[in-house]
Amino acid sequence: MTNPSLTSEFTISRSHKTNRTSPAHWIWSHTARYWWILLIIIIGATGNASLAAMVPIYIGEAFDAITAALPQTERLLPLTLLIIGSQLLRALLQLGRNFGADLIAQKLERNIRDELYISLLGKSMTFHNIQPVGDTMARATNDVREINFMYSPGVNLVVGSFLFMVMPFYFAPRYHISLLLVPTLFTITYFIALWEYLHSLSPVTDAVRSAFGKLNTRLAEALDGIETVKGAAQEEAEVSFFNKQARRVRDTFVKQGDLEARFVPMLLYGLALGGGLLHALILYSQGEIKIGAVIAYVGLLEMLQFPTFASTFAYTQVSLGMSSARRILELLNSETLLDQNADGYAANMRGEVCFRSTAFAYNPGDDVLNDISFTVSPGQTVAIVGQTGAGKTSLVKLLNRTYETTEGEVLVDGVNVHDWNLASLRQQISIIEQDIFLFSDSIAENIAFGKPNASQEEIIAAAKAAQAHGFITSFEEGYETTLGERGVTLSGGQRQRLALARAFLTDPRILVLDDSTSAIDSATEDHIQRAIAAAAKGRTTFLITHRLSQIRWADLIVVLKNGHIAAIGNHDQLMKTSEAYRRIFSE
Ligand code: M5T
Ligand code: MG
Repeated sequence: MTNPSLTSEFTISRSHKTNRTSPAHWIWSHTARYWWILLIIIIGATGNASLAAMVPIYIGEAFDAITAALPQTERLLPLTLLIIGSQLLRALLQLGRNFGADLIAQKLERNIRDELYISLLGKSMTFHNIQPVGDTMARATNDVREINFMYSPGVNLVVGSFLFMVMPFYFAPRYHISLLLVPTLFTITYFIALWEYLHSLSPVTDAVRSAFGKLNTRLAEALDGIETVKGAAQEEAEVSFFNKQARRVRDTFVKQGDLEARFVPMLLYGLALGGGLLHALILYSQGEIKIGAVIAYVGLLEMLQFPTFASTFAYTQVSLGMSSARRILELLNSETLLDQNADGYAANMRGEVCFRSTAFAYNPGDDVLNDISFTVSPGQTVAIVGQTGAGKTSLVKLLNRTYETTEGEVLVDGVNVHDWNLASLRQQISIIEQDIFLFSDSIAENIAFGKPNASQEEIIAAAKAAQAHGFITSFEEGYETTLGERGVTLSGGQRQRLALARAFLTDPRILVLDDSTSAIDSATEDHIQRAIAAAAKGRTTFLITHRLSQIRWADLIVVLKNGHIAAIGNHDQLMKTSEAYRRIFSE
């Protein structure tokens, strides 16, 4: 039954479940399964930082060796070799760190994309009608990518540079305990500044991601409606509209850059270096430490440059990643009113349909259909007629729960469609839409869409039954002809027959043909007529059509007017009783 807390109507099971309570939890539930990669990153980063600290330490020792009262030049060679050796090892560990970060970033990108795609496929039509395609595309592509960047370079640099910051604490006390002073002051102010920075950054990175989504929405709509744009000669207006959105994206980026530029730690680093040198020199003049210690200490403080320098863009990257995670999670968690009802009624359909005081509204309170009641016996053909906007398309979409009734019920074989197993219901009802959608694929693959394992013979038989074989074989590549996006290379009538071939192949118990707006020449008309008659045989068929010849031989004719039934019966009855029906025929 209807369950408002569900997030998809179809679920495909995956062994790994993620925690979708918050962006941080969610990212972590994706990350934690790769704990071994995290371990590589941490070992690599720790090794890299401590070996980087070896350089100033050995240089300090070398200084002491040559400035001693009796210069010990023989110590220089071993120290040099130590530096070279430690840096070679460091390169190896650094490789591990970078490799680990990139590996986990790619794995996460793949898994998140997978999770999002499955979730999008499972969402109801109500969700897809409301959610703009361009924005969904932006989330599914760029936002997922941002999570990749969040790990590599983002987290990689955050972890790496954090360990650089730890090193002065570890090594400075070996020269003099008071040398901890400067690193301590630096670290405290650094984290305060970082906290402030992240707080002011997060709304800005949210704005960056959302402006980008809006830009994409507009782009997708302009391309989708390109024919309309060109037809109305609105190219220029579209360009200026697009520019406006692009400017908005730019402005948010500038704001982000502005924040980055004001990041304080750069200044802090300069102060730390100067202050540290002064402190060490004072200790030296008091005879507390040797000159080599001064050099080593300043070298250790120089390690703070990495966290200072990396932090601006590393944390921006993490912040952008979290904003993206929020947006992806929003899609994953958005609710849908339908559920697949896996334990529902599943059986071979006979094809009896019964509407019982059914009402339906796209928006609550604004009824599009009202008080619809009629029954169709298995195998009958029903013609649904009525003016444009009367609710014909909406009516048939209640059959397979593309939309949910708001009042009353729709029964198939005496079972409420809510109580059917959704997959079983939809597999046995085939709706050929008003606006036939073809994939950019071969003709054969388009026909076999509902039955991917169909053999070539089956496909050809279906095409023949749908009167499509003739025009398909007239193409040079026959069934292997690739259709352009949305099948633009086919005429309306050809598409319709392709869609009929699809229906023949899946052999549904209930066939719905929404044909109300297509205008077709009479030669094609004849083909289609025959194809439809063949398709209607042996199954319950709903025809939404303006073709009088088809309406005439229907077993039942439903005349819709403003969402309610104005008249119902067969042709002879309606000619006698219904003024509205007679008017259709006199037009
Ligand atoms: C019936 C409204 C539409 C019309 C009424 C698809 C859709 C329609 N409507 C919405 O409010 N939201 C929607 O998403 O519903 O529309 P229909 O069922 O599509 O009418 P039809 O099939 O009889 O018309 P046509 O032109 O296909 O012959 O008021 O505004
Ligand atoms: Mg319609």
